[in-house]
Amino acid sequence: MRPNLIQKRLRERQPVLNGWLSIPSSYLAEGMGHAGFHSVTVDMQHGMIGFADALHMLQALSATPATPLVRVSRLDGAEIMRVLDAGSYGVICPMIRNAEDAKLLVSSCRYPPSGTRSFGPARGLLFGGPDYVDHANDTIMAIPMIETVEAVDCIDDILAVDGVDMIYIGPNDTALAYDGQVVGARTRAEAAIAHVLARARVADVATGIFCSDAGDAAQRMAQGFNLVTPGNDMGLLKSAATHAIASITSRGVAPSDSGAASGGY
Ligand code: 3PY
Ligand code: MG
Repeated sequence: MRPNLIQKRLRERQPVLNGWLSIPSSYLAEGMGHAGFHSVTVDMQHGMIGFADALHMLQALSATPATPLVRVSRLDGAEIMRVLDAGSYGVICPMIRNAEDAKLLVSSCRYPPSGTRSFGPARGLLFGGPDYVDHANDTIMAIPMIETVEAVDCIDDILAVDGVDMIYIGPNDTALAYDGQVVGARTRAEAAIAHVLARARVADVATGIFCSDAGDAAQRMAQGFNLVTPGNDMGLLKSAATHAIASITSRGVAPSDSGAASGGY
């Protein structure tokens, strides 16, 4: 089976840079897969992406060096099976609350007898290779998201679940849960995140986190996270566009308000 290169990097505690796709485009997925990220995640929770889009995006990622991951919309065995059959090498699952949730996630990612994944490997065979079914249980990553008070409270139990390959923190939901806001001070959320990171290190489980941009990602890596996501595709695109516009207008060759939309549209 084609190896899972980020699983190898994470086991060796080498840093992983993860791209994040919210725009339903196979062309964009192909471009992001060639941008230098070690992995690229197709976001079916908050991205504008349905299963048919995700399938085409995973096909596009197959032509790139990036390991394909999917964030599913919720803890749902059927959806998890479908994205694995479509060729994802890992499942990031939002809003995991406790060890029971984590066990259900792991089980959904594993064929019997260790799990409950139903047989029908489809694109798994095409991307992974003819021996996919023999090695899928050891290669596909189960990645619970930690982003609720309940999950932080029982983080040791979640980290102890056999088959949890990495945890992934959602700092925005954590901020909402602990500080009641995403904009402004996140003091309690940051303390919770530091606690989760420390407990994961004790348990020797790899850690990933969503970041607002490259600067945030560099800080999180310095803080000790193994995998960072420097914002999503839309954020990167908007930031590049904003910089391009500012670079032109700052030279005085175009008025700074030329055609600029306001209010978000
Ligand atoms: C969060 O920050 O809550 C996320 O889920 C990031 O995607
Ligand atoms: Mg979240």
